[in-house]
Amino acid sequence: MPANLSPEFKEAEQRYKAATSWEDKLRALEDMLAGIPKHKGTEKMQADIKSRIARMREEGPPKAKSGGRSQAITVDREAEAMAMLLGPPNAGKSSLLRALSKAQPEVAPYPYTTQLPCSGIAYHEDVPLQVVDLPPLSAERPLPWVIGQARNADVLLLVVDLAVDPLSDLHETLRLLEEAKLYPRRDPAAAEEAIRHRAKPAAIVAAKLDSPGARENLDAFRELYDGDLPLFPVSAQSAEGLGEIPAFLFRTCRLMRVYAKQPGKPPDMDRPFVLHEGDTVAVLCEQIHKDFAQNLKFARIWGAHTFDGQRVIGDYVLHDKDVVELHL
Ligand SMILES: Nc1nc2c(ncn2[C@@H]2O[C@H](COP(=O)(O)OP(=O)(O)OP(=O)(O)O)[C@@H](O)[C@H]2O)c(=O)[nH]1
Ligand SMILES: [Mg+2]
Repeated sequence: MPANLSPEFKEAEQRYKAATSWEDKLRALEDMLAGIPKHKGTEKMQADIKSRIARMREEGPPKAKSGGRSQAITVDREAEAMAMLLGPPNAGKSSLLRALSKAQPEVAPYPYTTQLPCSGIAYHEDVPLQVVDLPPLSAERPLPWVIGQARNADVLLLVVDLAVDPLSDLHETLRLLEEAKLYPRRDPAAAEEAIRHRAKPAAIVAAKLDSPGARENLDAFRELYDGDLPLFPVSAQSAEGLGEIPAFLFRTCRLMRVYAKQPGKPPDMDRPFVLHEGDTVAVLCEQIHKDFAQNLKFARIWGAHTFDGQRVIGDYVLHDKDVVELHL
């Protein structure tokens, strides 16, 4: 073994030897490759690690043994709106989640980096929205649980790669989703009756807008795409277009926010309560505390649709940015 191997390499090699899962082994090999000093003396080792990585990627993670139970991977809901990023390998999904939130999913310049879901919180103004990064959709390496989780999403964000061939990306993603009977639609209520219950609000997120040739590819995409899904060209790198995505999620999920206020005190503007269009004062009460709904005598509202301090009861339908003073 060549001398002068870096501490990073040695640490990764220890992890490789100790790893029991496919993911940990692969990750350790990648770290070994990143940490190995690049010179003539290590060329053979580099080639060996590369071929081990290639073999592992080719084989994919071990399937659950027949009769055994496959590991259940689930995404927990963390906000009133939950959007999921779906698309082919290397399209830029994890980079988008990094750019939209504080989450730090791994990003790498090769396919099949993401193995497990990762959630982050993006904001439309002061409204938190959950965005979930998932492993790629691919015919070569299908992971049925990914589409299973996508069924729980409120909105599907179909990510295509403007640096390569966005139209093929979209067609393949739509094919895989529709094969699994999940139907991305601009307006699910307008879908044919037979599939309406399996239709989901969706948009196309065209990623890597900053990359060479991306704008020409975007023009060609616009020309050739014959569907009606909303399209958001964005760059995770330059942040161009990113703000449109939380705004779209807020609208599509028909959210609104209201601020609660105690009598005689100023409203708490730091923490909005996130509700859905059509929700009433009673729904707000339930969100604050289950006893509040029963004990509510009346509320006073400050907002664009009332005169200041207007007195209402539990069935009053709230509006975005209303300030609500509850009297129990
Ligand atoms: N120029 C440019 N490159 C990007 C952008 N977003 C992602 N990339 C690059 O594209 C490659 C793949 O990015 P990821 O975010 O890991 O892609 P992914 O879709 O999560 O990939 P998988 O997890 O394998 O499905 C990385 O090399 C990123 O640096 C972008 O906005 N601009
Ligand atoms: Mg990823």
